[in-house]
Amino acid sequence: MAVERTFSIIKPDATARNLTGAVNALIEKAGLRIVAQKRVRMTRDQAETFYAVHRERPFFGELVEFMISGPVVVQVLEGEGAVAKYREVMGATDPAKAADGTIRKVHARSMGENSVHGSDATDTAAVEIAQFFSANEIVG
Ligand code: FUP
Repeated sequence: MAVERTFSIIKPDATARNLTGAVNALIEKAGLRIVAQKRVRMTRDQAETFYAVHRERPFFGELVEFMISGPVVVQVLEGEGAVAKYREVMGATDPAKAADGTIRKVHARSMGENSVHGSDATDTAAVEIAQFFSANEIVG
């Protein structure tokens, strides 16, 4: 399998509970390498652009408010099949449906406040990474 990069966000519900290290431990235990990472406060524009695909959905406003409600940690993860592997490590969008041991099962509070984001494909990963990182900030 090819070495890929995926984009991750540790969301405000997790940073508020001081869980950055706990989430990173699960990422690294799964064999993914954190090759870029920074803690930022997303602007409304950034959050709306990032979730533009959901703009027409009823939860869009709430999602944007949540994502700008506190600091987030944006990351680039690298490894074999990183996109699918991280989706597996994250668990289902709804923590009640997430498998045991996944980040969302262990840490998430609800479908909205679900602790982490991970790209759903390699092409979206490239777009999402470019929204937050320049090439020289990613060190593999
Ligand atoms: P995921 O790829 O698992 O992060 O899930 P989606 O891209 O489908 O959804 C993005 C975010 O929108 C989720 F993390 C939480 C939020 N969401 C809701 O609040 N309600 C929903 O019904 C679906 C998603």
